[in-house]
Amino acid sequence: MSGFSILCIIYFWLVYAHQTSAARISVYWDVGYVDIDRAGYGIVRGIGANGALPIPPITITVGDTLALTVHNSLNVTTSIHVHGLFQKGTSYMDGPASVTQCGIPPGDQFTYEYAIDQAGTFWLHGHDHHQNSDGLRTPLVIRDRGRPPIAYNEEMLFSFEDWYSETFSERARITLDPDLPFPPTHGYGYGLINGINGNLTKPIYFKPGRTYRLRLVNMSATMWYQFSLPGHVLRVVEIDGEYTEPLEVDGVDIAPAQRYSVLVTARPTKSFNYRYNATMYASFIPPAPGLAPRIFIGDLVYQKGAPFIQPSYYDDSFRWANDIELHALDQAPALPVDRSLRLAVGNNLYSNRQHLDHINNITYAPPITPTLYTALSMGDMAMDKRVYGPQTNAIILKHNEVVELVIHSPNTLPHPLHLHGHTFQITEYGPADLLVPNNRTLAPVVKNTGAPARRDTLVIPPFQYIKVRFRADNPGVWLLHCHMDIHFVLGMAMTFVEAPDVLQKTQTVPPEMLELCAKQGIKTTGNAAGNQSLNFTGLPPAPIFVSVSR
Ligand SMILES: *[C@@H]1O[C@H](CO)[C@@H](O)[C@H](O)[C@H]1NC(C)=O
Ligand SMILES: *[C@@H]1O[C@H](CO)[C@@H](O)[C@H](O)[C@H]1NC(C)=O
Ligand SMILES: *[C@@H]1O[C@H](CO)[C@@H](O)[C@H](O)[C@H]1NC(C)=O
Ligand SMILES: *[C@@H]1O[C@H](CO)[C@@H](O)[C@H](O)[C@H]1NC(C)=O
Ligand SMILES: *[C@@H]1O[C@H](CO)[C@@H](O)[C@H](O)[C@H]1NC(C)=O
Ligand SMILES: *[C@@H]1O[C@H](CO)[C@@H](O)[C@H](O)[C@H]1NC(C)=O
Ligand SMILES: *[C@@H]1O[C@H](CO)[C@@H](O)[C@H](O)[C@H]1NC(C)=O
Ligand SMILES: CC(=O)N[C@H]1CO[C@H](CO)[C@@H](O)[C@@H]1O
Ligand SMILES: [Cu+2]
Repeated sequence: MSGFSILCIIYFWLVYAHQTSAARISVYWDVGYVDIDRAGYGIVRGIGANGALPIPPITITVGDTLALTVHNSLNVTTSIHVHGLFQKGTSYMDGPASVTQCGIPPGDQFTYEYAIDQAGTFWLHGHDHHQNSDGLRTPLVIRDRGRPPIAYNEEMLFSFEDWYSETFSERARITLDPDLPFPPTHGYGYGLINGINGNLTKPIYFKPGRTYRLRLVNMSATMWYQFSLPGHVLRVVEIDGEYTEPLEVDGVDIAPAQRYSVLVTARPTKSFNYRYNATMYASFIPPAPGLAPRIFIGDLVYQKGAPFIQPSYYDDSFRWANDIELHALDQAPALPVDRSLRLAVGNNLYSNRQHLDHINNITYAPPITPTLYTALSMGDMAMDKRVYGPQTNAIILKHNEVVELVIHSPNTLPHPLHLHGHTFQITEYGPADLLVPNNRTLAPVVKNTGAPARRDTLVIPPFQYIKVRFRADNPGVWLLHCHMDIHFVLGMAMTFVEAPDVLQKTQTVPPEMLELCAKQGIKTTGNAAGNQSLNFTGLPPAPIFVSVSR
């Protein structure tokens, strides 16, 4: 055996041998208010854990169990969602308040148990009262057990966040105030990279010839990020916890809630240093000098003292990663469609003078009894979407059917839509067939002709449709919603109730979760109002449609 092979064996033993036994990792978060100046704006009341912001990222390995104890020191309920985990067999651990659980009451605590069986780049965040927007969010890195299907030497994490001079509830209040202009003109957000002011971001260090996996996580409430590393090719290998065939690009454009892993092979020599570029922007926010886009430049150091070079880069040949061009590493072909559902997102004016968002004309509002508990307790009636109430926008899916969603957007804003419990295959983008202004150039139809990449958060561009597919193989209750938190507040959400018949036979909610409801006087059986039959007395009335807006 050559010395090299022996070294390789020692290397793999060092890196992987310790991973052979599954571990139980316990994390304690005392979720509470943190008064902090994160971006040079002055002190803002954020929401952090154990008295601190940012919340430290969590790293874990496939096969481990993450036990996350959440103590609620806020004065409103809270809950935690692991963005991207399928929660197969444990829909009740998914986290969204009023959907799969009652929020944890103030002063109370609850331990989430996550059996980790997916590798990739994820994040944890609050899913009650949009607390994620105030800082209750952190990356979750899940390592493969054993050798990952892609080769690299080291990894680095970049998390991106937006941060504002007002709390989220203040921004939501302004948005919903019928006496203020809609859409509102909030101040420009500021960018945080790895939890701190993007201007203060630390240098990264490369060694010649080595290959780095950069995990890029967008945890913003509103802002997009573009990431590039002039002088280096990025190879996209993962999106939203799903491996892809490597695709060479110059930059990635990350919408809220999306994740990318890119491999970067360092240059062969250390004669020069470079700079990375994380640009925070939103296509719907007009450029303003010094404010938008916000460009954060950080040092990529090969050797201290070496000269920096800035290749001219951002020209017409620059390649952005485009998810329709990405292919699944496992080569899974496009699923044959059993049922195609048409969805249209939009914004309407209602009789309460509010401009609210909707999907298929229904503005989402949470039920009183969590939708999952309705699905589990209503027997055969759980197959009738009416029991979930008029505003949860429920669609019942049959076990194992392949669903295609064709989602049209006549909006001037892009929407990052997130589906819980699944990733979807991205098969097609094209022009929306409704309310597109005559003077607007129609977007071309583009299809994925190979094995389509899968992801859990997909941007629907203005005046376009997207087609996605997934198999309903995960009995549970799964929200589909816009991950721009203001749009979620405005009602751009709907509920997939997947195979309630199978769910009733296979899943039981832990009693301590039902206790969270009981402590708040919320019924854990019955329809959306906690009643038997179709009487919804107790639910607030749905808003009355006046006219279509954008
Ligand atoms: C970030 O750096 C830019 C350029 O130096 C500067 O204009 C801006 O004020 C800085 N922002 C903060 C919050 O420090
Ligand atoms: C809860 O705390 C927030 C943030 O400090 C505060 O703005 C709000 O008034 C409090 N609400 C109640 C009911 O105490
Ligand atoms: C940073 O990247 C953006 C694209 O995301 C580009 O427009 C800008 O010119 C770059 N800035 C620098 C200083 O390289
Ligand atoms: C994250 O996504 C949000 C919403 O799409 C977007 O506004 C924000 O810029 C993104 N941030 C990053 C770092 O990609
Ligand atoms: C939504 O309402 C519009 C106009 O009020 C109507 O044309 C359209 O068919 C409705 N869509 C659905 C899915 O009900
Ligand atoms: C298209 O028409 C709308 C409304 O008439 C106008 O606001 C918009 O600027 C026009 N866009 C272009 C590209 O001409
Ligand atoms: C629903 O129940 C309430 C309270 O019991 C009752 O007043 C109301 O008439 C019922 N509505 C319908 C449609 O049955
Ligand atoms: C018919 C019926 O049971 N109605 C009840 C439904 O639940 C609300 C409270 O959630 C009660 O006020 C109704 O009386
Ligand atoms: Cu949106």
